[in-house]
Amino acid sequence: MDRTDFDARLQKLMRRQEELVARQNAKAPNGNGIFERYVHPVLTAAHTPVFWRYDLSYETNPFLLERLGINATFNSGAMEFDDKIVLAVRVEGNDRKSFFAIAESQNGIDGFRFWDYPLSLPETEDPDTNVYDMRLVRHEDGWIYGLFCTERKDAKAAAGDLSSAIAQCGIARSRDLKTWERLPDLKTRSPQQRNVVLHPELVNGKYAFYTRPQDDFIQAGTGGGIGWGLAKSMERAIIDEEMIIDERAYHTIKEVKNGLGPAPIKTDRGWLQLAHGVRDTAAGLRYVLYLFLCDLHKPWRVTHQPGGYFIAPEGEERVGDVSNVVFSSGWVARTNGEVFIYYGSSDTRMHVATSDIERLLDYVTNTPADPLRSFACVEQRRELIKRNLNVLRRVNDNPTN
Ligand code: BGC
Ligand code: BMA
Repeated sequence: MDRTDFDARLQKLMRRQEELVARQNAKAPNGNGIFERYVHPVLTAAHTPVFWRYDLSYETNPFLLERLGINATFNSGAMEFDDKIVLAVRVEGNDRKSFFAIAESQNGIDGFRFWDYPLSLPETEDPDTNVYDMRLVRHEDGWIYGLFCTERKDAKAAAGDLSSAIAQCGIARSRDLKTWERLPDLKTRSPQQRNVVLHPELVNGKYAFYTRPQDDFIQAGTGGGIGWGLAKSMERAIIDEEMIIDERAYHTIKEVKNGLGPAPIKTDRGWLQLAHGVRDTAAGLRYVLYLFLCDLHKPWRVTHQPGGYFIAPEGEERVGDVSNVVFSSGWVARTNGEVFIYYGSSDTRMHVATSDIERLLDYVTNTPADPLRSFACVEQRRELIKRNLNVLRRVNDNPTN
């Protein structure tokens, strides 16, 4: 390629990327009333800066080849920061290693732009092989914490088993989202931890964590669901006692695994919680999102849990590197009550859905719980149908226009 072609191709790459970042998003039609989807994902691998992927120098890369490709952008933490919405995005290189990078947007639904550099997250003395799924929490102690999954090869795996790994909860903190201090990993009695989330407030003067103990890297085993535990400090976070607050259950959306999503949103009726539930199918694991409400003064006590899922993969969301997955580790509640729910689809891209506190509280408190048996589900639906037919009859008897 001569210099002129190189320059032209570079211009084109930059322009295409700028167009993508500037693309406006819009609400998708035909929602269910509970939340709105959007027509475009908020982030894809193509949203990462061209200068993260290409060597832009003619001298060292005369063919303008991509050198360090990005495979996916998904499962992001989220928070308000300097009047903007920022995402701590799980970015995955073509080499399958994930890292975190901040992308910010003014309105939370489009225009997400990555900061120039991804986070340089310090390691502990036991280096992580892979880090992913960061939950950002502005804690009442004044720090912004990022809790994430750190994964290392299982040193006890049988010879030839290159897949078994140990997942644990890594902890880092920052004031400006640029400089990060790494703290020791969380210690619990469970051999595996994923989806650990810091509660934003102290509870009885201690740091409170939602956990997800597992016996095995993939299988929950006796790991019963979403757990809860307290630690005296973040500098040496140790949970001695973990109790399960939201159990897995047979033939539900959370039969094989579940885990908390982002940190809960405080409302006057309790702590609003977003979680994922997993079931196994002939086509692999299916991940959906569900909501529940916890007591305002006892955040470990579930007070309401609607039956079934809140968001399940749909359309393009169904397909990707790990198909049939939606996963959320970030949401933002604005002071005007608006809620931005950020979710990754199929380990490939990031989406936003919007709702508001009032609607979500109505949904969690008035949607019936899962009755757990087909017969009881029919009864539940017949009762709704009966009431509705009466409503429709009244409407038909008294047409207003
Ligand atoms: C992947 C995660 C996945 C986990 C369990 C990890 O190696 O990076 O995305 O959740 O395995 O399947
Ligand atoms: C989980 C997660 C997610 C991922 C999902 C499906 O265990 O931690 O990062 O979306 O698996 O691969």
